Amino acid sequence: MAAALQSDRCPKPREERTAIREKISMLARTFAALIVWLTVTAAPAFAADRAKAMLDCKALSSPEFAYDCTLDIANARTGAPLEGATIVLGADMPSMPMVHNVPPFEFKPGDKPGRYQARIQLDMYGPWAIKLRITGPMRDEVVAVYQFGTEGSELRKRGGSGTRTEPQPAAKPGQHRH
Ligand SMILES: [Cu+2]
Repeated sequence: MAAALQSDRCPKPREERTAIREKISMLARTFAALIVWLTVTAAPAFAADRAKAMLDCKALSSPEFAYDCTLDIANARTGAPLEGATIVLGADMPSMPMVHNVPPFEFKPGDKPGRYQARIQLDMYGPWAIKLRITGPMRDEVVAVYQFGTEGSELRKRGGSGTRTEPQPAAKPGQHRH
């Protein structure tokens, strides 16, 4: 009895260290399992239902700052063209928030699956942040900065998650009308 009490109060140091090591090891395994579980659980949610958009706008000879835009949209994960979507384009200048008031433009279905067409009217040349709001078979919002000039549009910087960011050259000065 006395021996047992003594043993409880003063465990052998080696046994104590072993017990602590086992506890730490168990915690580490639990933590590793949790990380694996989080990764497996979270991955499909991030990968699913993102849109990949390719916008190409050609300047009209008149009126000034008007463009015919072709948009190709696909499921970013599967690469399948996105058909039957409603797509609204919004345009704003990142360098001049609130200065421009360009109305939203809705795309019409184009000449092949996943392709859409819209005529847009801006009010100056320069870098425009183009926001594409996609609804229908997929819901997503894609934002990218394009340089709009006398010929057409040129991608400057992609926004959103999972897309690479391209180096952004200095913006050419636009011609203001305001
Ligand atoms: Cu401006």
